[in-house]
Amino acid sequence: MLQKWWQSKTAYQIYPKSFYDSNGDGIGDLRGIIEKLDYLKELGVEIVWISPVYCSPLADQGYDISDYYGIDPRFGTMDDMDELLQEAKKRGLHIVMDLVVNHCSDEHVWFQEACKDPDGKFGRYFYIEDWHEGDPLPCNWRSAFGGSVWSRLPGHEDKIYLHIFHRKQPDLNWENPELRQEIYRMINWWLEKGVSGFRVDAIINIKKKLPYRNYPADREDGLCSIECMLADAEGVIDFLDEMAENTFRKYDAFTAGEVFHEKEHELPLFIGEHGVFSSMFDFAETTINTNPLGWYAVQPVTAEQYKQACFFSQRRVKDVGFLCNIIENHDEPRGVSHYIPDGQCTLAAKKMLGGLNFMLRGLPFLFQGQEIGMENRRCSSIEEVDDISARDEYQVALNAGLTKEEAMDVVNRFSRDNARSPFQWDSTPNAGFSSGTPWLPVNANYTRINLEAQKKDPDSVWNFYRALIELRKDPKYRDTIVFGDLIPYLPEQKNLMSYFREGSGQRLLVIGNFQAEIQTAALPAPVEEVLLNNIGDCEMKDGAVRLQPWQFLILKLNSNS
Ligand code: TEU
Ligand code: CA
Repeated sequence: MLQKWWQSKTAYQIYPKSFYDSNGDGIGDLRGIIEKLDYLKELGVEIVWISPVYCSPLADQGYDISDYYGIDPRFGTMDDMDELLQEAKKRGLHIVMDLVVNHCSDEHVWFQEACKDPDGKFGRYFYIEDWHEGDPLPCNWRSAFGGSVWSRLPGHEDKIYLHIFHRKQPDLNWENPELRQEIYRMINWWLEKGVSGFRVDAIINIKKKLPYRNYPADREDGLCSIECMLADAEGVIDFLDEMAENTFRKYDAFTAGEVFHEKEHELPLFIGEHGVFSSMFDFAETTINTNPLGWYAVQPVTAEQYKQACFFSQRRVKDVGFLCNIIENHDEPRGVSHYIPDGQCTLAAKKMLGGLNFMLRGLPFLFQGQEIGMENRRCSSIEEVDDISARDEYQVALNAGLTKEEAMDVVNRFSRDNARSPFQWDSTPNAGFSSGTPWLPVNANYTRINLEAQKKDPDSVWNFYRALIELRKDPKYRDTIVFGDLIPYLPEQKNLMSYFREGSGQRLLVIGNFQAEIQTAALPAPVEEVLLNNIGDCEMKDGAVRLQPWQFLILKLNSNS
């Protein structure tokens, strides 16, 4: 496989609203990111994806864009953006923007014009249909945040428009070549400015199955998950290939697709040698146990399930391309709270989870705060919850007969607010995030879990992540870790997750004891060196290693045996 400029790096996601507030208004901003670039450099990451900072009414926290060419004043100015790009470049950091083009905001001028003249040029930028009170809707698809995908077009009694997400996020009509050209122009404008690429939001949804039709209802609301339509729609790749040809490929840009529900035969078309994207996120782990009924019906993830999901993805892409590996992002609960059983979330367990994920073949993508082991933040009532998705799921849980307390437990397990609470910089008020009132409260555990304390502590989660990042860069191991094969080792041994990384004439063994009990694992070859160990002791004898609860090791094996 041809090697690409981005493959050997470590990537990092910033959720700007919660990263660092430079002016005390409680909202993280671009100047806040500029101030923290040295921190990112020190951590060792080299690709930085910034969640949306474009002009937006923030109905979905910036994933509803009202001007693709403007920075929302809450986040700063275009001058700040230009400075950020320059300062990042000086430090060898690549900035990756969020590309949200399945939909825009209902406050975007395109939609406002479409409302004025639904039959005109801008009407054709959206999916608008005639509809009269009492008529059936064109289809029974459910929007991502609850309710029908159809809402009344403002100003028109007899027209409706389609939105797969919130009603303030009207879907853009990709069947219209004029709209597509507008989008390519915008992408190139940003690439000309010096961004290194994009994370591509919700992209599978741009291809709709037309004409509209109903699918069997999967809940009492009579609606069906959008997955039914996606399974039926063909041709998304044609749009994406045209987009890549007109934009990304001309700039050798890095692109990471947020792709769910792709068809098996499309995988090489997405991320193969001539794929439409450089890479895409692996969601096999985050979607374990998902249930069409809603969050309330989701069972906790077991160690065996986690391991199998990772190995499944690795097997699937090994000859095809490179995945972006994550334990969390701004839509997910904190990985350490989600994958480690309640009450077991120790320092060692956090490091083990991070190490197992980081060493997978692919591009490791850290989400802000992951590097210090930030945890879910509990809310006691739904009024404290900002996330529109969590608010909907709360109602879904109540409708299913759960009590308010039970529904809040569900929300606390899955709310997107879990990942969106402010970064915990230090132990001063508001965790050093802001001198004002943070838009979302900080996690009360910040006095215990914060960056400043962890930098001083050689055993901290932070120093462990630093060591992982350094190892990935180390010329001695880089090629094996970045490009080597991944081969599961002892996959049948319960609560043991272990694999070889093999290539460039050497063999590493990555082992995690995914449980709170000791276990012993046979060693396949003599160990030359312990490259990383999250606990300290490492008891090896008679060709086996005795692993402490949550122990994680990277071993260099003797490659002649
Ligand atoms: O998420 C898209 C998306 O498909 C998710 O809602 C996904 O179904 C869910 O996370 C599965 O667990 C993206 C953004 O990441 C999200 O923040 C936005 O709300 C959404 O698009 C709309 O732009
Ligand atoms: Ca601010």
